[in-house]
Amino acid sequence: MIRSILIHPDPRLKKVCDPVTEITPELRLLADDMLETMYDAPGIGLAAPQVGVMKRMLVMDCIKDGPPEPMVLINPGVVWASEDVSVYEEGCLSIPDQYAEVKRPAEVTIRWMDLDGQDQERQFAGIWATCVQHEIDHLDGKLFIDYLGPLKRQMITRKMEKLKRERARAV
Ligand code: K1U
Ligand code: ZN
Repeated sequence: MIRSILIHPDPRLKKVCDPVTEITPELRLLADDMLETMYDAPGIGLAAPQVGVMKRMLVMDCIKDGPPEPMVLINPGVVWASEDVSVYEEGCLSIPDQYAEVKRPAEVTIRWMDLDGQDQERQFAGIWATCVQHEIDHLDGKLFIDYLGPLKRQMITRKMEKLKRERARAV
């Protein structure tokens, strides 16, 4: 099922999410729905709070061409980050049609639990590293616009408020 994606500003996008304590059928359904919602958008990542669920889970698939590589990460954490940084023009499904350059560690090692309850650890580079850091930020109530200066952030926020007013009028 495709779930609706919250648009900034929304207080739920500013909250720190709760750790997942149990893998339940509801959590598996949420992971399926999040992947479906991400592919439909389309996007390369999606975090649970973006669909209004305040749990530490994210999905991503940064494959452009070739067979899909869907990933579900539960309670992800950064265990190592490179000193090398990379700059990527980021977007966000909760901030439609707005893009800005964000500087982040170029490579990160992430530890997480998979849907079978198994611990996993992997090093990510390139767009995968950017995406996983962007999604973990969502779990901590942080958006890519929080890396921008106050004027740029305010300009984007005002545009989103206008978009939300227009969408509310259209229904
Ligand atoms: O978290 C999100 O809102 C999803 C976001 C992830 C992301 C994008 C760029 C850099 C870091 C993280 C998106 O997927 S925005 C859409 C997007 O980037 C995209 C959509 C289709 C094809 C390729 C990219
Ligand atoms: Zn985002």
